[in-house]
Amino acid sequence: MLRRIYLTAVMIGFLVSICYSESFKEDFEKGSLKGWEIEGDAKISGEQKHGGTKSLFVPKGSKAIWTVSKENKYGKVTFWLYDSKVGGKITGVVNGPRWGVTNEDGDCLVLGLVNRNSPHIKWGTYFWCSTLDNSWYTWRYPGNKFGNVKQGWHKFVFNLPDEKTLEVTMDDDAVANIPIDSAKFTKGFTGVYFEGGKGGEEKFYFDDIEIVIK
Ligand SMILES: [Ca+2]
Repeated sequence: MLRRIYLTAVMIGFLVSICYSESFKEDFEKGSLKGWEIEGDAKISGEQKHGGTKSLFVPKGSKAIWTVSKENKYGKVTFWLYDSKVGGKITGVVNGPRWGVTNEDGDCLVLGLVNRNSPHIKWGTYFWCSTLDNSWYTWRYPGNKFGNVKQGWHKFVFNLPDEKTLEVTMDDDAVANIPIDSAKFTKGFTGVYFEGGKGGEEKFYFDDIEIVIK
């Protein structure tokens, strides 16, 4: 009897969790950026595509933000990014393109390119960074496998199921060295954040975004 009550409770919990999750998808095939906040020259392009015939091109000096909830939510964000790996010469400290999630406060948790003008860090190495109170809070090198990333499409997953869990993967490999107590991105998220950055000639495209919120 107790077992039956337990199983029924588990089933109800499972159904409630299904009913209260909401999914949003964007493949850019409609050719419209309705619902997106765009700065600069970010636009739909046929130059690259992960699926279909179009993707979102986010060039240098531009931003594209897709907010699916006014309030912070927990859940999972998946998207594909194309990195052209064709770069110009960069000197000095430059913030390159960044991509990830943003929240109600306008803070972000992103991966991206940075150039510290160091002989030990090549342009093309992905770092992660986060903001707190709208200023860049912390950033770190997540490990060798994110250095010198290959040209082409890469899959990113930002999984934030609750205030205690932060899991980020690239091409299904965990991004290491991203402890939640360092990133402090614990409030949930409102949508995706793509920024073209200020330097470099690499081209970045985004496609097949799926956001699931609880
Ligand atoms: Ca597409």
